[in-house]
Amino acid sequence: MSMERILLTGADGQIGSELTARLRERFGTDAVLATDLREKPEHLPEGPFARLDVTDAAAMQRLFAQHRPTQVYHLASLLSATGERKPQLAWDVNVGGLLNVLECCREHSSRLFWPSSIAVFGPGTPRDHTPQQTIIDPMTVYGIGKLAGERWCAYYQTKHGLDIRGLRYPGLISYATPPGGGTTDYAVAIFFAALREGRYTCYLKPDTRMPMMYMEDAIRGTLEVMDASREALSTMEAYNFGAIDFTPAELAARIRERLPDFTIDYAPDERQAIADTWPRSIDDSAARAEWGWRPQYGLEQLVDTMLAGVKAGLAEAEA
Ligand code: NAD
Ligand code: AKB
Repeated sequence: MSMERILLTGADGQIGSELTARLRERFGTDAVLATDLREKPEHLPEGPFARLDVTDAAAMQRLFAQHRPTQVYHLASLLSATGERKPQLAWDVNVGGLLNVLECCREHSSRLFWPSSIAVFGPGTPRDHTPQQTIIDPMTVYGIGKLAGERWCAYYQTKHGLDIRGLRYPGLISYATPPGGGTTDYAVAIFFAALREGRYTCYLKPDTRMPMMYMEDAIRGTLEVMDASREALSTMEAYNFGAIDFTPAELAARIRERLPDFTIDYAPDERQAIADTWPRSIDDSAARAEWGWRPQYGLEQLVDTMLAGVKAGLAEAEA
């Protein structure tokens, strides 16, 4: 019988809602406390829930004292596009919130999972097969926060011996819970638009290549890096974490193979400038070598799975 007790922040979001369900299957419903800024969760499965604003250090300390988590998944964040609209709030939540979590994890010796992002990279970074260690010069508030966060996590590992694991997630694609205001969100919205309206206007140019991953792979990788033996992990910053990469035009072509009437047009907005500073593809050889990372979903399987999942969800909503 596992004695793990888990706490998630930002659990009602795109990743947290699916990760909470998976952790409860594994460790038991009562062992997993989901928290979020929202008073009432909109996407979470039934189970223990508490409202927690991660910028409120005292409230966080109280919850840690009650639940005494052995593992923490800190997901609360504003994403890249929202962060550019609300820079001060993004810094307070993304960096201030992480510092509160790091202090609580130090006090309770909790193992911490904290996601970084491909947004940590910037215009000086090589954009193809971006290496694990390279020039890192993010231009968004969100990316600057991910860089600061990676350094704070490295600091707590070396200074306080904390056990922290991190992944630089690419754009994550899923149908259960909508994405929360990022630059990669088009790769989810396109499936809903294709099935509802048969057409989609993309806010990025057709040839904007970005690294992406199906949610199932992301959740499995997250659990695998948390399960890995600490001795095997020698990379101090978050791991490059790769699966597939494609452009809006390539994704649209795959959808059109399955829905021949689907059309797409393009009206690039401010998110184009963000995407233009991010990697086109990722070298994740450190993750592969150190803890055995292997993605399973290719583009064809992702498109089939998304269309089936979105279609079933729309039919259920209509019934
Ligand atoms: P999301 O926007 O879907 O969910 C974030 C959650 O945080 C929301 O439920 C929101 O209510 C909550 N939140 C916002 N402010 C809060 C606060 N002050 N206190 C507590 N909760 C608060 O985000 P997500 O996609 O699930 O992302 C989770 C993590 O993964 C973030 O760190 C994000 O940077 C990272 N990430 C996500 C992606 C992706 O494509 N989804 C890619 C790279 C990295
Ligand atoms: C975003 O687009 O902001 C996120 C990310 C890649 O970090 N999906």
